[in-house]
Amino acid sequence: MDLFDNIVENEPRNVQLAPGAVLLTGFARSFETPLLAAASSVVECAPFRHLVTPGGHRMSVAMTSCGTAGWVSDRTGYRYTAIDPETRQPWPPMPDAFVDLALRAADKAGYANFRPDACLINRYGPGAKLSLHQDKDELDFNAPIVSVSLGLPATFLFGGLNRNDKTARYRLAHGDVVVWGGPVRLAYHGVLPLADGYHPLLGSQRINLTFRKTR
Ligand code: MD6
Ligand code: FE
Repeated sequence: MDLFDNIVENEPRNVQLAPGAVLLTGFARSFETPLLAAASSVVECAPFRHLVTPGGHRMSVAMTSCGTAGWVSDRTGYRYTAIDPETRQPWPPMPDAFVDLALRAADKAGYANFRPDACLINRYGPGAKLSLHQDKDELDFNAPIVSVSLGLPATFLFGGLNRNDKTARYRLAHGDVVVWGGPVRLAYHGVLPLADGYHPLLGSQRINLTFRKTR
């Protein structure tokens, strides 16, 4: 018997990245249709945009948000707002399909009763990347973050609590969900430049949903 015969390809696995951080492979796959429909309806009301960092760089990842808070960046800094500065309207409400998936994934990872108030939607085209960062603009670090990958696969970097800590690499594919919190809630992480490719549902892009409790 081959050593790998017991690893069935595409079978969902739970991979611990660190104590408090888990990759649930394929967890969102069976929700892809409602999730993508819900994402499209959000984007119709709050279009993707390339934000500018406080340092003046235009981000290669296009972003939008839904929920009672949305994440924005400009020359003055990073923050959550109730109003989308582009549309001057409240961010679209968080779709039920989003809330439901985030709650289930967090629960599976050991974080019961997760109630996100914000979902940041990131769109990566070929070459788009996210430099190493911490998610630290939220007021409540007790709640975990739930991150859903859709479309093209990406290489995710996961480091430690200090910027210079060694990073590990993980491949995040369509339907994969990462949940992290507790001792690694403030871990540095990032995404390497997206390789070009074609995904049957999303074409040459990757969509990432990150759910947070901001307050
Ligand atoms: C991404 N994700 O996967 C970017 N942040 O496109 C994040 O920045 C992230 O995946 C906090 C927790 C999980 C994440
Ligand atoms: Fe992040």
